[in-house]
Amino acid sequence: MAVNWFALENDIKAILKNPQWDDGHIGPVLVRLAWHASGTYSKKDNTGGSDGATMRFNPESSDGANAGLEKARAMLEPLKQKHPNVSRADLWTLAGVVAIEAMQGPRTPWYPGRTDKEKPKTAEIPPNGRLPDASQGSSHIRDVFYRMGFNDRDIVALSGAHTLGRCHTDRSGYTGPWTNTPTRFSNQYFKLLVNETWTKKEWNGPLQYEDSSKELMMLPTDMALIWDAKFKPIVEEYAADKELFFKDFAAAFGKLLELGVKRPAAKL
Ligand code: DDH
Repeated sequence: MAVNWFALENDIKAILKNPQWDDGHIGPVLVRLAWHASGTYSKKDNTGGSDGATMRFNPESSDGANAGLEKARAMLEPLKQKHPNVSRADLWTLAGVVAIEAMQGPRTPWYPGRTDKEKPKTAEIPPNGRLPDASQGSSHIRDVFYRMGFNDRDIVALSGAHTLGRCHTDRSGYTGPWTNTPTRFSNQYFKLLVNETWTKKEWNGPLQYEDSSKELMMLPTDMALIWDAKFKPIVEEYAADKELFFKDFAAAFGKLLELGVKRPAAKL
């Protein structure tokens, strides 16, 4: 039986606001789930990506980069039970798309057709270490995103997702939100990168940067976007033009969610 996509999208929208969760909204962690499910892709051997929903299995489930995402997967599980014909791989990626739109962001092109692996062979589960390490610089960022098939412009656009959500000491070791509006999708992240003075945070945790109010944060990989001569002008473009950022983000996020999906290529 076919999935009622309209009803499913409405059911996703209905669970987004959640007073028990960070900032009263689960949208940011759902976006991170869609991204981490997809960002394991390697174009060299066409492995990884969202198809298969392999994040349910080791070693991907216990990759340190995915800490906390078990909660996001669990929050979507009742929708899988209510819409049994949707694959988890489609559900996780669609939830990210619906969340961004509900948080006033653009609509990302998204196509169904992913299937779930039930007993994946080890070779079908992406190894740990394919997702970016926040303590590193621009050459690492390029290694990771070029492996997925992205260019510098895509990298900067995708990084703008950090306008949403926050870091948690019990997940990544980092702490705090990037913006004062972590549940509203905007180009605020780029504006802050360009306009704020960022200094090293004095604390016992990993190196991160704070703004003059000490309430907002940047990871070393976020700072790399303004320290790198090729990334910086793109950051400035997006800081100045929200519509351009929305257009480029939707295209790059749509491409991310398609990586490694094994069905006739979707028209993007
Ligand atoms: Fe990210 N991200 N991300 N990120 N990310 C974290 C949180 C969120 C990196 C590291 C971290 C993208 C790129 C990078 C979101 C979306 C996206 C956290 C904090 C770390 C660390 C996790 C925690 O403690 O809970 C690094 C490094 C990169 C990089 O590019 C080099 C991209 C491309 C996206 C995307 O969606 C397209 C979102 C949303 C969050 C907030 C999650 C939450 O729970 O809130």
